[in-house]
Amino acid sequence: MSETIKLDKNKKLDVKEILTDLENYRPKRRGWVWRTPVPNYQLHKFEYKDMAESLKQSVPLPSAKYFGNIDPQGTSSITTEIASGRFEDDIRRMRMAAWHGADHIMVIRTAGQSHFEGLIEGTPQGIGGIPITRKQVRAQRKALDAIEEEVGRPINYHSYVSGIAGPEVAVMFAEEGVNGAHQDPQYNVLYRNINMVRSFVDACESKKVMAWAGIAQIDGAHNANATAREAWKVMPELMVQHALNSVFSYKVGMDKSDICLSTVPPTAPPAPSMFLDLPYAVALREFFSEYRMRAQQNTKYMEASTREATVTHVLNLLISKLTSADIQSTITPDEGRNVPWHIYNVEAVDTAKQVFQGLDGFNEMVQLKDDGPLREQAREIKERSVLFLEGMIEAGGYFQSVEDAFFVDSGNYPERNEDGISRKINGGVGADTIYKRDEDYMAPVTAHFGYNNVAQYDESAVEDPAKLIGGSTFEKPEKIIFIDELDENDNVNLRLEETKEFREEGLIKPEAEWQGDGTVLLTFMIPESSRVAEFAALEMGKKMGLDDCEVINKEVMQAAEGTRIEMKGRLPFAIEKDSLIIPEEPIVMSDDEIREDIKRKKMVIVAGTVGEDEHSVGLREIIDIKHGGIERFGIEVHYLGTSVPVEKLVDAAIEMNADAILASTIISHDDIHYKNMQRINDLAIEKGIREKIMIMAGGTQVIPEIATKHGMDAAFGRGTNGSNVATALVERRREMEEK
Ligand code: B12
Repeated sequence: MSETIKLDKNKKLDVKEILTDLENYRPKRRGWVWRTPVPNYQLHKFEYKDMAESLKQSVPLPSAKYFGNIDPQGTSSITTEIASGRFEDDIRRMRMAAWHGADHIMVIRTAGQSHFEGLIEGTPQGIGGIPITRKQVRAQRKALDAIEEEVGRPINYHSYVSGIAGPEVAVMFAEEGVNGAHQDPQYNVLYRNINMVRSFVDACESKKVMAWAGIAQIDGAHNANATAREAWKVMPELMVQHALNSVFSYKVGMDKSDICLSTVPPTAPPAPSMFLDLPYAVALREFFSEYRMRAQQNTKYMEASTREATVTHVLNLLISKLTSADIQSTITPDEGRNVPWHIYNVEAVDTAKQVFQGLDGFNEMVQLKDDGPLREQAREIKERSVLFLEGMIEAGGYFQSVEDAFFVDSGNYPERNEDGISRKINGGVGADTIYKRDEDYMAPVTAHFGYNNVAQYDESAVEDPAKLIGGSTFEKPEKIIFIDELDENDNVNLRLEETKEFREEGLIKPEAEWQGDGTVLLTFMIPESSRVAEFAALEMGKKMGLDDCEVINKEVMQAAEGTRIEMKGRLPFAIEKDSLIIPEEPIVMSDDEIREDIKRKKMVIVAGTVGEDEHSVGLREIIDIKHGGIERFGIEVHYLGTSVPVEKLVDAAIEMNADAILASTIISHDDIHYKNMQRINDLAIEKGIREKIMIMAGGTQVIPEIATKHGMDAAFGRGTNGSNVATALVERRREMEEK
């Protein structure tokens, strides 16, 4: 058995290393792992109520730097859906998502895989997802086994046990350590037109295998609100779909704690979404209190605005918080416009993480009302769903009601809109393929559903049919036949060869989803109407030298005044890493070294926020002893306040015979910050002190490289602290002394 790879946080994941000796790799574990809540978790200066164990290594939110860089993790597992079509690029995306807090990696299948009669092998490229094959699953599980060690939390790997080869896929998933899967025969029937009898028979087998492997199951009910035009009207049906798959799974042998209902708030603004969605969420959790909830976000009405999608996502997260979500799904906010990109996976994971952090302890302060429209509507949804079930029984049962187009009808049952999906009991892909098992039927395998005449060979093997052959692949993974590649023109080895220059030869190109794709996204406002703006943008993209420009989002600011444009294009060139001139990161001296130097020779400074700028917080941060500013090293600071004219600053420096001027300049409109720096420099020259004095500046928008072109000895932007500035002062003074 080959070993788990050790990752180094500063080194890229090496896909070739993952593929090496893959035939001998075995997953570390089976089954889903839930997060572990930590009551009254102390982090930084806070006590959290609803958080789980923190990660060993992670990327916190940008603002975490103001809060001791903490990265609290909510108690719901967080999903990210990954679907670029190239599994080797998805692996790197999984690592990025895991570092931001995802512990449920859901891999979308390539279009059309549901209709494959058996397993696919090798690593062909997919469309809208990846072909799920043993090699690909094993490689991704192997990568995740390494990534979970790196971040310090188990990562659940997930794909789909559906389609015509459902049971074969389930067995392969059990063998390869997959932890979660969609399994719902209704999905096959309604959205893939796979024969319904076959789908339910297959589901028995699949679910039995999944139960053995502890694979958490997610149902497919949410697809009905993604399909129905007026999704909020199919709520009774959604309840019915959940009920059918849940109870069916339970009867096949799954634990209720492994059965997750996939629920989506049905509406989105501008609909009064909370008013409609919250009663539904409550009704569902009351009806199915023994099961788990997987809260998916609404994607039905998403188009191209990532901002709009994010707000809907946040509203959905609020529902999760007010009710419950064992798994919180995240769909990338660009779902409506293209194949998701790395950055949007991470963005969605961060959105979920951020909302749960912000809402920590919320339910200790706020409670859902016990009366009023919430409860009335929840009751009505339940009543309608019971009527739906009764209607099905009256129609002759599940199969007949599917034929009668009960499902995905956009009427609020018992209203019917007669636009449901109808499937024939004897129709669809895989019809007439069900055979009754013969009396002497026997399969010497583990977790097999239904009649199995093992007793005819060995009475003692009835509970363990695999004993007849010394163990099946579940007990003896060495019996698994690993097929590497079948297609010599479509496989990972060729793709890696084509992109080798970006991994091995030091070339850099932007990347949205595939290594070396060169995709960039530009955002800008064009002061023209929507159509003019679009074509102007395309022309500009061409002139910027980008290939394949496409406007992927347009939002009207005002019909005549302007349009917000988001445009993607491809950069046709790469940069050589070795050709870059990257200035050394400034070294920060130790406190002792700085103190020593100030003791050696006193340092006097005048400081102020210049121009008409009233921002003082940043400069105080740099100066004040209380904030760890430069005063703590013994530097003598004369702070002149805010809105200090540059002349006053320079004159004060002369008067006090100061060693340095520190200017803060926060406002940057019309480059006023650089203009003021230049004026300080010019005045100091005019007054004959420039040779003797150090001049440094700082502010939110200050770029040090530009500031030095405006006469500064050094300059500082966001995130600077007293030690950075003191180091620069000491270093510069030494340089001047040497001169
Ligand atoms: Co104001 N404000 N503000 N503001 N304000 C912001 C700075 C911002 C970015 C908000 C925005 O975009 N709308 C804009 C500036 C835009 C721009 O020019 N790019 C802005 C504006 C426009 C204004 C107003 C002009 C609005 C108006 O009324 N028209 C007025 C200012 C009026 C005036 O100056 N005459 C205004 C008013 C205010 C109040 C509410 C008064 C407070 C200021 C209170 C005060 O300082 N006493 C205010 C604040 C707090 C902010 C805000 C929210 C935070 C700034 C802050 O304190 N950050 C920002 C938005 C934002 O940045 N989130 C807007 C925290 C400190 C620690 O960070 O300033 O970046 P920092 O400082 C760090 C570094 O830059 C560096 O080190 C610091 C520590 O790491 N640094 C250094 C800073 N100075 C120096 C100096 C030296 C020598 C060195 C070495 C380093």
